[in-house]
Amino acid sequence: MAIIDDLRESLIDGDMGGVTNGVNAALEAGEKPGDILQKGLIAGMTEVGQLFEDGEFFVPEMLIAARAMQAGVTILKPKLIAEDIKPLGKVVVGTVKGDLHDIGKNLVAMMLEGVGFEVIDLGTDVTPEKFVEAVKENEAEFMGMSALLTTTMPSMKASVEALQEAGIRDNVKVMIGGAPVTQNYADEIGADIYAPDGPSAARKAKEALA
Ligand code: B1M
Repeated sequence: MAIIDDLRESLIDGDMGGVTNGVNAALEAGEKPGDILQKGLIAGMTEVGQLFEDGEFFVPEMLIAARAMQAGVTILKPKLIAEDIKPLGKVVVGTVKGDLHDIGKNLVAMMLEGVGFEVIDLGTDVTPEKFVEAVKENEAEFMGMSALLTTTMPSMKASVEALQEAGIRDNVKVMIGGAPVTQNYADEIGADIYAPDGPSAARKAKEALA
């Protein structure tokens, strides 16, 4: 167990070498990949999220921890597939049409992965049609849209309408965020979840499953 505790601490410290060494050491010691993920990486990332929400961590610490987490997940992924560990759910994410800002969206995607979701990242400049297609194709439980420009926010509304037109609005929970986006805007366009940052996006998505 000490190995997994050390792994969790390395992740919180954003120590990528410590995380990759820790994951390898835990595997060599015979720990189950699912336990390494849950009790090491996911527990560490949940704590990072909490530290951010408490104002003790800022975006750089979160990004560094998220990158360290990804390095650990890359080692574990083939083993998790072999163990048939199911994700919490699938989230299609993207930055909306006309918008190329992706730093925040990437951070949100990493936090969602960090708490156990499978993320299908469509990248930037994603049209409403592309969102709808990806939700259908992947049977996703969540659709997450990011916008950093006031001029691209209307594409969020258009994407919600496209879900409605495709007859799949009720199959998926829509989450939105980005610097100019507010809870009021989410209410106005009929989105299910507004999250101001990555950790709250991960927490709210998990809560929405309950
Ligand atoms: Co641009 N840009 N930019 N930009 N850019 C802003 C957004 C701007 C506020 C700068 C300013 O004028 N002060 C302004 C927008 C003004 C407005 O609309 N009100 C602006 C502009 C105008 C532009 C251009 C139009 C400039 C030009 O060409 N004239 C142009 C547009 C290009 C386009 O998209 N079509 C442009 C271009 C760029 C760069 C390419 C140079 C670069 C983007 C690089 C990249 O992303 N790969 C860039 C950058 C870096 C910024 C600033 C400086 C930083 C954005 C950022 O990454 N923040 C930004 C000014 C600023 O914010 N200080 C600015 C850090 C990131 C971690 O935060 O993205 O807010 P953020 O994400 C947070 C939350 O918002 C939330 O969680 C994240 C993590 O905590 N969140 C979600 C985000 N998505 C979420 C989704 C969720 C939930 C939460 O659920 C799904």
